Amino acid sequence: MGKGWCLFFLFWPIAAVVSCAMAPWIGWSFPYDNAQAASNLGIRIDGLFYLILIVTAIVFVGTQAAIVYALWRGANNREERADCVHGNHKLELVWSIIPGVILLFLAIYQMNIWADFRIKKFYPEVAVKAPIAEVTARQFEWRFRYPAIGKKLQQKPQPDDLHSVNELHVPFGKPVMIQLRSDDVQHSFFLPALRIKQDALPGLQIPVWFEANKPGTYDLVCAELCGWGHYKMKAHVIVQPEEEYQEYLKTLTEQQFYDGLGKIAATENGSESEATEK
Ligand SMILES: [Cu+2]
Repeated sequence: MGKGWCLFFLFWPIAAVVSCAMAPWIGWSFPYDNAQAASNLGIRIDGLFYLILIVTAIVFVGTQAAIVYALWRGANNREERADCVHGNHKLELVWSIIPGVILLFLAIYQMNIWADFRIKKFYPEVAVKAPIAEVTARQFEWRFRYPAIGKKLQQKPQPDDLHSVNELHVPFGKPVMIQLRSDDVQHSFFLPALRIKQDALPGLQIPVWFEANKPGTYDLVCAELCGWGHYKMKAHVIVQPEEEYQEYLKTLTEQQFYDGLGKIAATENGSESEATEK
């Protein structure tokens, strides 16, 4: 049976490496749907992912090869007894220092990407100055609050704010920032195509910035199990040229402040019809 175990331990690493290598051709792969990230930050995050994948793959293949070698040698020489060794300082130092150096290298190497993604001081200034919308996650939908055209987003909802559900429009060609919050439990704002993921926590308002490098419609999903309807908590982010984005805001304004007869004025106490019967 000795060689049987050897083949058993040889089979799994080969199966793992072959299936990983084949994954992109059969549509299983990460990144999401085989496409390149739709943001420059996402492309940098993918680079980091592949670097870590390569390092872990080398370690995995190396340790598996050592196990197979030891099993094969043992199976071929039944007479030889294994040495019983208690501690080997040199060996322990080597296998502590090498992973330590690799981890330190990864920690330092990813610092800039992490800072650009997470630390507000490094966010693009243009995005921080004018947050595009407040995004509220709630069981089980995404709500968006934009400031009125020409105005800035306020902390408190304003009577002339624009609202939409499960559809966020953003202009293409510039970094944008949203203010993320939760109305109830913990959710997670996940834009797979852009590699953006941020938890939404009750009681906190978290700024998140992103910039799509191509216009399009991207999935926005909740990545935190938030209740029975978690699976259906999905929306779309539509990245469009500035003119189309402005057009969308105009349409939204008309839909919200027109009751079929006339304009509705936004007041502190809600909306008030200005329409007069014809
Ligand atoms: Cu959720």
